[in-house]
This record gives sequence, C-alpha cells and structure tokens, in this order.
Amino acid sequence: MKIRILFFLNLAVTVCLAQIGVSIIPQPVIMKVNSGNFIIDAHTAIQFNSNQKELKSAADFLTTNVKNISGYSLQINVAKQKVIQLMIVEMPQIGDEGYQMDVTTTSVTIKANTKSGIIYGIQSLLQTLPAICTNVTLQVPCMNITDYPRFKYRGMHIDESRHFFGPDVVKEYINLMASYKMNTFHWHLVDDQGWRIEIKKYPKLTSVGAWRVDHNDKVWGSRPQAKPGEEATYGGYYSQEQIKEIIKYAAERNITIIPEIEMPGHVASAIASYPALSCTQKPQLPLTGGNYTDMSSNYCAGNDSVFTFLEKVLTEVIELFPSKYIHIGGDEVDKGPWKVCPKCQAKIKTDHLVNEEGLQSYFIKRIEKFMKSKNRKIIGWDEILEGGLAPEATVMSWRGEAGGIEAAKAQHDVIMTPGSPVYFDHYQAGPEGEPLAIGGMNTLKKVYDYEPIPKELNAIEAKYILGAQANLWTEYVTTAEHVEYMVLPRMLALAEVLWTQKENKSWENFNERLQSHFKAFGQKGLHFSSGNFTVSIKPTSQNAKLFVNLSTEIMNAQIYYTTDGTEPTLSSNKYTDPIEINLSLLLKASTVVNGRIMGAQAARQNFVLHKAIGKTVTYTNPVSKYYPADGPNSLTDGVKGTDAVGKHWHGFSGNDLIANIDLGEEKNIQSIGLGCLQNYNDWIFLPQSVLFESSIDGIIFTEIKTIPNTLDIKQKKAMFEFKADFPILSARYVRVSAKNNLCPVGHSGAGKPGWIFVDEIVVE
Ligand code: TNX
Repeated sequence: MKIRILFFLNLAVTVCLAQIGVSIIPQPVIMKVNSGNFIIDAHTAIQFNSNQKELKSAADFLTTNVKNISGYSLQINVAKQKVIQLMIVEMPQIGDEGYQMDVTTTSVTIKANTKSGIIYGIQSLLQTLPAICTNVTLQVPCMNITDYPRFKYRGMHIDESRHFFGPDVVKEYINLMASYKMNTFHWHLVDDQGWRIEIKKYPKLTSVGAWRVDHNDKVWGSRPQAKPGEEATYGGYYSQEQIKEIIKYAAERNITIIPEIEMPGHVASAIASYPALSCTQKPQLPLTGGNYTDMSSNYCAGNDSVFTFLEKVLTEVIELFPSKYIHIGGDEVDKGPWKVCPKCQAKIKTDHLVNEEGLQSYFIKRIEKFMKSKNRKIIGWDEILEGGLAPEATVMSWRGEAGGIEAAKAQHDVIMTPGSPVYFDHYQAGPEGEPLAIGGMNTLKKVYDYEPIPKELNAIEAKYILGAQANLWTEYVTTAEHVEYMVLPRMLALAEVLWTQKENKSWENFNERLQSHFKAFGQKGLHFSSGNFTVSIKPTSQNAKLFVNLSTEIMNAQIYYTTDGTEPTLSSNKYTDPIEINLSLLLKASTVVNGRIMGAQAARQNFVLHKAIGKTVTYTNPVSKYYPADGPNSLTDGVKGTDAVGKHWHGFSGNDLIANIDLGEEKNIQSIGLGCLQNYNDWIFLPQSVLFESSIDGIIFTEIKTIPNTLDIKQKKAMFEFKADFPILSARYVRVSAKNNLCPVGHSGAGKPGWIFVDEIVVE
C-alpha cells in the first residue's frame, strides 16, 4: 500500500515538474531565464505596501489562483522566508500596462506603473506553473522579464443574441482572455434573434425579446419561423445585477467590457417587443434563426419616438457600464424598408439628406451626439462610413480592411476585425471532421500571421489603428464546449499578434510554447483544436503543365498521398516535390506526425484533365483581391469550384469577366464550359450570359456561341456550367466573356453591382 502511495506521489511530482522551459504566451518583450527556481510552499507569502490599496485585489487574485493549482493558501503581508513582492513604482519606459518581473531563489518581484501591469505580471507568473498540481511544491524558474504590449486594444467578442450562454460561460471566457493579456471584451447583447440585457424602462425587451421558439436542433438558415401560439422556450438575458457582477469580475482581471447595443438594423428582437419601433409598426414574433421573411429588422429612422426609446435604453446602459466606448452596431442595415416608409422619406427631405445612406448617417450622428452629452464615445461596424462618418466615431473594420483604412486616413480610430482571419466562427481546419461552421477558413497560422496595420497606411495614419479583435458569432455555436473549441488556440495566436513586438514573433517558437498550453487545457478540461491537420492542396502551373504543391501547417510533420482514390497510409507515397498531374485523378493526402496519420479525414481533390490545363489565363478586368482562389491560373487548374464561396472561385465585382486563354498551339476543340456560382445572400449571381469565342492569331476572334442565363436570379444557391458544344474547330486562343448583373429589385443591394464567381474554363 505504502509503495503504491509513493508511486502516485512520484508520478505527481514528475507531472508537475514536467513544465520544461518557460512557455509564456504572448511572448514578452525581454525575457532571460536563469538557473534555479523559486519555490512556492508554506514558507512563501505575498507582500505589498499597504498604502497601495489597489494591490489587495491583485494579491487576492494570485492567492486564489495558487490555491486552485496547488491547494496552498498563500498568506498576505506576513513575514516569511520567501516573498512574492508586488510594487507600484514609476517606470515610464514600460507604459500603463507594462510590468517587470524578477525571480530569484528567494523572491519574486513584480513591479509596474499600475495595477494592470501587476496583474499581467501575475498572469506571466501563473503561466510558468502547472495547471493543476496538488500537494507538491510549485517551482517558478528564476528569470527576468520586462514586458509591455504592442497594441492598446486587444479584443475578443462574443455574440450572445444568436445563442445565450449565461454568466458562468461568460466569466470563463473573460478568464481565458485575461490569461492571455487580452483587455477588451466586446459583448454583443442585442441582435435580431434575442435581446439579452435587462432595461428597466422597457421590460418587454426581455420578457418578449429574449425568448424564441426553440428550433436549435435545425441548422440556422433552415429554421421555420415561430407560429402564433407556439411557446417561446429558448433564450435568457442578463439582469442588471448580473451585469454589474460580471463587469466587476472582468475589471479584477484588467478587462473592460464594451456592450454592443445594436442599431438601427439587426433589431427584430426589439421590434417583436415593441412593434411601434419599426417602419411598418406591424407585430411580429421573435426570430428563431435565419428566416427573415416578412420580418422588420430596422428601427424607423424617421420617427422621433425611436430616438426617445434609444436614449432611455442607452442611459441605463451607460449607468451600468463604465467603459468609455459603447458599441452601437450599424452593420448590414437593409435600406429597403426605409425606401418605402413615409416617415423616413419625409426625414430625408426635411433634413436634405442624400438618400437612405444619408439617413443611416443621420441616425448614427444623432446617437453619437447623445452619447457625447453623456461623455461617452461610440464604436460602429464599418457600414457607419456610408453617407458620412459621425465626427468622433471609432470604426470596427469587419468587411476586410478597406473600411479601417478609409477611417484611419480620415483620422478616426480603428479596430481591425477583418472576417479573414479573425472571425473565429469560421473553420480552423477541415472542414471535413470539424463542427459545422459558417464557412471561411481561418487557421491558427493565418491568425498568427495577421498584421493589424495595413500596408496602405503611413506611420501617422497607422497610429489610428488601436488594435484588433476576434469575433465569435454564434449562429452555429450553441454550447460552452463549442465556444472553447472555436477560440482555443486561435485566441493565443491573436494575443501574440497584439501584445508581442513584431520582431519577437516566431511561428516555430509559438508552436513550441503552445504545447504546454495544450497540456494545461487538457488538465483543466477545456475543449480545444489541436491544429489544422488538413493538407493544403495547391495547384500551380509551370511551363503550361499542371503541378500540385502539398503543404501542412503542422510543425515537424510529413505528408503521405495517394492518386488512386484510396486513403493514404504510412506505406503510401511520401510527398517531397510538386506532383505533376497529367491525367484525371483523385488525390488524397494526410499529415503524419510521429508516425501517426493525423486529422479526421484525408484532404482530397479531384483533378479533371482537359485541353486548357495549366495554360495561362489573362483577364481584361482584374479579379478581386478578396477572391484570388489559388492564384492567376485557377481557371485552368483542373479543379472545379464547390459550394464554398472562398475556395477555388475567382470573383469579379461590378464588371464582366473577360478571360483569354492561349492554348500554346492550334488545337482541335469541340466544347468550352465556364463554371459559375450563385449565392443570392452574398450578392453573387450567375452572369446574364456567357459569350464563347475562338481565334487563330489572338487578334481576330470569332463568336462560337452565346449562352444566356436561364436560372431565376432570386434562387438562393446554385452552381451552373455555361457550356457551348460545337462542331470541331481549330483554335489557338479562346476567349470567354461573362456579363455581370446588378442586384435585383427586392435584394438588399438592389441596383448595386453584383458579383460573378467563376471557376474552371473546361476546353475539350
Ligand atoms: C456578419 S460581422 C455579421 C453578423 C453575423 C456574422 C456571421 C457583422 C458586423 N455582422 O451579424 O453573425 O456576419 O459571420
């Protein structure tokens, strides 16, 4: 029996001391690890000068964490052999959030200008300890750290409207953020599918607007609407008391909470509660998911009582949240209802506004004026640039970086949250084998490589970029476990983007440090993604021949592949150099680490051989930089687009596709096809028609055929190949022209240019 106990103790010691090296994330500015350790045990105490009262909560924070790890209760301000000293001292060179930590065998000293810095020092200290390790002494390696952040805004967002998680999950989220020195929590409390904050003056916002008929078992976009009489059982909201408690919890961890009270769109929940707020004033039931048919989702912008309502709501919000910023949304306003609303139209006339964009700008400016009177500043999504930016607004750039660049050039503060790569509702691997996500692919490496300051800005403009933020929209994320999985470990990569000095970043070194964080997640029972094991299959053309490059993000991994449709094993081909594709085939590839095939499924790609494979395509109008697919020759790489918007497709916005292909020599051809995608909600439409032409000399082209579009422009999703079959002819050059569409009447972009998405010109 005794032996068994000893055995277990031994094991525990081995596990606890296995924390080899120091693996702090984000990487500090200067760190020197020395020999020896500081031991935390019953002879250790925390000390601080009792005149620095604000340090009491920092000391408590450390005590609680050490107790959770080892079971020791560190005493505060009592005489002991070994001390952890917390000190606020003037150190101008490290700024408000910086800290300095010196660990020797007899003391740990954490110094900073503010309590925030002290807390960050404590977080670094905690990262040197095991996650859980009861009944043994804890060792902190001797070291010297000087540390401070690169950006002052380091944000994480969560959408609690689409799914409601409740106080425990939110606190855990805040705690995780704090461990990685993120400092701003953007709390999305209002959206179409649920109003989540108690407003005393308007109780129906939560008694009605926080509850919906439960269709959570169905995918977001295919949920039926609520029917009259059905019971609304899914939802919830935060009482003002709960909010106060969460704000305090966050503040103890250096986290500011910015609430988002969305307006003037995305507010079907408010309208379900108080129908008089919309243009039509028609009653409606809370939305169950993504079906907006006959729903009002905007406030009426021409009705003064809407502003009275909002001012009262915002007054209560301001009383609760001490944050300098309040987020007022502003995204994706469907201007359709304003176009046909007499009150909105009258407002446009009397205030000499240019159009509905002007009306949106008027709305936001009016709210900004009110917020300014209360000494607060507004943040809005980048749509608030439309029709003119409110004078002091801060812009959150989510539709790429263009909005952020425009705002910074106009001397407005900016927070970068571009969908690619910091939307954490997008896939991080797979998508095969991953939980269903909204689309897109933001892998850990993509997040790590993100640079928040766009090249387009000069040094002065760059100062307006306050930092960046990851957004976790939750249409597809319904549980705490899933929340953890989507942010871990991507949040750690973002933390390093935002805190660590650019020159200290290293993907290899980050991966090494990540291993001990994975171990800690495991010990704490947190759900996380262990990496993007999906092999990237990238076609390229060289000398008019088609090759594929295979690569993996995983460090120290190999790739094994097959071309006969079988699953790769360790006896399949090992990838070394680009593979030439000279017949139609199905390629499958897997990542192998330490002799094990990793990932849920092998990556796979079908290649279809035809006469234009590997040939160079030149465009008369440029392809959008946002949809480059796999590079210039994606239309002749033997890979056909799938229904995933981002992959394989070349996008053209507002102009026609005119593609010229040089077949290299005269060839006999008898058919040409062009694959196209329609995705109505994403403003992507099949072209009006496609013209196919051929030429011998590349100068004079002869029409072969024009194929008109026959699909209904309102069809939500479709893939279609425009194909011309014809008697054999000889041609060296082929030209394919596809005519762009405007968004149709009834579409949220009605009258504006749409996109065409094309992939693979198949010449046979
Ligand atoms: C766009 S980002 C939205 C959200 C959705 C999200 C899904 C933004 C300001 N608006 O309402 O949840 O896409 O990725």
